[in-house]
Amino acid sequence: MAIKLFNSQTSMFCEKVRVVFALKKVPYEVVDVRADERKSLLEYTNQRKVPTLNYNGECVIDSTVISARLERDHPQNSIYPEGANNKGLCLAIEDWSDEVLIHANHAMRRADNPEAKQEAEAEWDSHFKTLDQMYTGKKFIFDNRMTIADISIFSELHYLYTAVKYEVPAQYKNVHAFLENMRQTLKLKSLADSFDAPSL
Ligand SMILES: N[C@@H](CCC(=O)N[C@@H](CS)C(=O)NCC(=O)O)C(=O)O
Repeated sequence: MAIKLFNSQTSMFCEKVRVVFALKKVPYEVVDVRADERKSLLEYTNQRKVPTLNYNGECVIDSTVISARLERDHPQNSIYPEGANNKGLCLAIEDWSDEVLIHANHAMRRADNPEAKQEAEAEWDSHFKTLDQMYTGKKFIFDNRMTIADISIFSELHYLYTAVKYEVPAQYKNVHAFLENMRQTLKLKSLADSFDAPSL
């Protein structure tokens, strides 16, 4: 039985999972949930969220759970750093990115008046400061190799650029360098493209 990913090409959490699949070179089929307005997803899972996997007959929901499951069953090209301390830190950063940066993305996307825009910019600004420090002198956060922490952060920044159409201010040089490094690592021609390569 094939692995099926219920996918929305514009979802940052789906992009996160597509990168993990590609890194591990695990083949999968895509079910585009936009094609039938999530009808087949609802029929299969009784809920609306993507990414969802039909994993050889087993239903697996949530990008963090899916990524951990792929790591367990396909340990090649690990998405976690070496050592328990760094692994714990990596999981915490993944969670921060998925729960906190998404909030800033939604705030920016929904801002429909100057005050709301200013608030959303202030929210992102504090995260850009954090990220700029995190990536000072580093290609990736851990051991100079891409982990799920970098993948989660990239997915949020990429969504900010492509869907929200907000550019990271030029002063955050390390954030820009990280985005360019990820663009090259993921072999994207341009940051405007979404990631859908079957392998890396
Ligand atoms: N924590 C979840 C979040 C998933 C999520 O929020 N997915 C959004 C798309 S980015 C979705 O499918 N929303 C549709 C809905 O809630 O109806 C994950 O990491 O997978």
